[in-house]
Amino acid sequence: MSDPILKQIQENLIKGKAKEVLALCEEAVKKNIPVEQILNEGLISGMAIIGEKFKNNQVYVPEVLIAARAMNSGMGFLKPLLAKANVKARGKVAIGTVKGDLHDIGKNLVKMMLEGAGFEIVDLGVNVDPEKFVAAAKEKSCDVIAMSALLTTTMGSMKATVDAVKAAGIKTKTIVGGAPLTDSFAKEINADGYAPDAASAVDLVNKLIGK
Ligand code: B1M
Repeated sequence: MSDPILKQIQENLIKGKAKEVLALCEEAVKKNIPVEQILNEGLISGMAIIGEKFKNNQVYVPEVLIAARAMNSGMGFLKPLLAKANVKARGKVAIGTVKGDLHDIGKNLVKMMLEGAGFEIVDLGVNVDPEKFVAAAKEKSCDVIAMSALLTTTMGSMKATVDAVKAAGIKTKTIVGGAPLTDSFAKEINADGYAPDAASAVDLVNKLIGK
């Protein structure tokens, strides 16, 4: 890490200090550090550490949400600058909780982690039917469809979505997650992958799109 300010951004993000992260990002830009470097070595690397800690039960949902808020405060400032510098997202993911299911806390965590890892997110919300997933993937050229389910009764909609993606002949990968899900269920419905938690979802998406 070249400039100590990037380490400070990372550390403040991990502690969830939103105001400090914003101020440090502003200062880093004034110091002419390239915006892509601030994003990758400050914000994204901080979220990656939070993700690892979350996976290892060293931090819990509230800490992740607070870190994500700090990430967003820095991102809000960097976004227009990134667009100007023509920095592309690492890939695009359409995410939603499947049809009949209104649980969105886990889905939102996965979304925040993916954003934190530099992906562009198309958030379709909750109660998303298979056609809506497919339409979004087609219209927005998404690399991955990420589905969340918390009810055993709504898991079937995941299979319907995987089938609809295959029937549409698009190359978008499908991943699934949520408390009642298992890797063997994902295999059974021919999804491209299963992630047990939000940080693992980032690893999975990176793997699927070859990053
Ligand atoms: Co509901 N609910 N709920 N609920 N609810 C559960 C899920 C339940 C297990 C409670 C229970 O009975 N013990 C049960 C489901 C039983 C089952 O089917 N196996 C249940 C039920 C039955 C219901 C209702 C039917 C109750 C009723 O009305 N009779 C109803 C259904 C409404 C509907 O969806 N149609 C209902 C309603 C609700 C509330 C609205 C009150 C509220 C949701 C609020 C909201 O989401 N905005 C709610 C809540 C909060 C829960 C519990 C208590 C907590 C869920 C949660 O947010 N966990 C839950 C019981 C429990 O889990 N203790 C329960 C925290 C969250 C961070 O975890 O979502 O698992 P989770 O996400 C994890 C991983 O699973 C993973 O990453 C996250 C963390 O890293 N993950 C993914 C999730 N999605 C992923 C996607 C990925 C990868 C990883 O890739 C795409």
